[in-house]
Amino acid sequence: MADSNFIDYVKILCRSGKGGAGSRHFYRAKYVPKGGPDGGDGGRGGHIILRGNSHQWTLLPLRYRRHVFAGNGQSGSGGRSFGKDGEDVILDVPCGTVVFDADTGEFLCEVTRDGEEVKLLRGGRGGLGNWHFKSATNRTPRYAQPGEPAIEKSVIMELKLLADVGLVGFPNAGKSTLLSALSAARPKIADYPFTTMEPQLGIVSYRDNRSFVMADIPGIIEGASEGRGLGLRFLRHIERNAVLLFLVPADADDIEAQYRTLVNELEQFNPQLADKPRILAVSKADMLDEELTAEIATTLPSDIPSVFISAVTGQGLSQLKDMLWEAITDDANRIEATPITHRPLDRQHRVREEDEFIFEQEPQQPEEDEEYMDEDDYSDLEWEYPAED
Ligand SMILES: Nc1nc2c(ncn2[C@@H]2O[C@H](COP(=O)(O)OP(=O)(O)OP(=O)(O)O)[C@@H](O)[C@H]2O)c(=O)[nH]1
Ligand SMILES: [Mg+2]
Repeated sequence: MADSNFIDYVKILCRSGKGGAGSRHFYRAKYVPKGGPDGGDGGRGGHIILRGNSHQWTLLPLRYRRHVFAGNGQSGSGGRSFGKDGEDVILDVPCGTVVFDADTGEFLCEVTRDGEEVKLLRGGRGGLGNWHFKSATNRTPRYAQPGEPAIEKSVIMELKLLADVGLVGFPNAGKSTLLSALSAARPKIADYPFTTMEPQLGIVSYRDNRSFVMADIPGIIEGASEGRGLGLRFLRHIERNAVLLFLVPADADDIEAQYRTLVNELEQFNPQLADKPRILAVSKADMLDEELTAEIATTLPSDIPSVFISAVTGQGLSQLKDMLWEAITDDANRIEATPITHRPLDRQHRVREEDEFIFEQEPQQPEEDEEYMDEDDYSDLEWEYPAED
């Protein structure tokens, strides 16, 4: 994965801005002996905001960034001046980004729509200046609120591609060939396993100017849930798909057994995947004659709709598109309509080299000069402290 540009998992360190302190200033001017408290409020610390961007396809930019710090709020000052708010950081992320707490694995938030903004970390609120604390009993409050502290969190961002149909099959089943036959996507195709190393999306046009999105993901083999082959990490990209299209080549020894193996591996990854509508396509059907097709048809699993297809001759492709379209539009299975629950990240789904990434610890930004004065400083203000009662 290291030399790939498709980054779908990244760990970054985020820190919102600290709130600025409220000021403890007292008004002073010639001939105004008791100007009174006039310390202004501190500014708000910057937020860390995520924004969905449909032009972005991967989390690559974040991988080079790693540290995301928002600006601190400035302290308030005399004359009831407010401190300046800290600068917010807006991070553009691809639609479909899910964020987890890196330490606990807990789900934090997700961004699915273009332009959608989600506040990941809130900046600290600024403290109130002493002016607010003036009262009949205390006309010279010598205190002000400090700003709220910053929030620091290391988070894991995962990209779960948004597609309507997810292709599931062993290596060499013909997934990429099918995607290239149905869409303008041109994934690499070859007769060796694991040609596809990273997910690919293609837009399949359907009748009446309608279209849907299909995702080709790397092949799955038996034991993938224990990390064999490319493992299961790419399965996260079909978690959101409305329909799963299983592809088993016509020359497989036992089509049903291969299908069951795939289903089993998927369930190991996430039991929720079992609830998705599925369609079985027997690929490379051009290698079969009619007699053989009829014979194989009787051995196919009966609990799932199936179709014989060939990406080479085009056999069965329009029937397949009809079936997919029906399943996608059926009971509003579409992505927007089916919010998925994101379970906390579990150990098995984590990407070790990312998880073990250690951030360089940079010191927090130094405290800005605050308008704090020691009590002694008040003496040269000719300020008269009221008698304590
Ligand atoms: N005869 C025939 N061969 C096909 C068909 N579809 C794919 N193939 C061949 O099967 C081989 C594998 O095709 P791919 O599309 O790369 O398979 P894949 O499922 O994407 O494989 P991985 O990316 O390795 O998981 C290639 O040599 C294709 O030419 C088909 O419909 N008919
Ligand atoms: Mg492929």
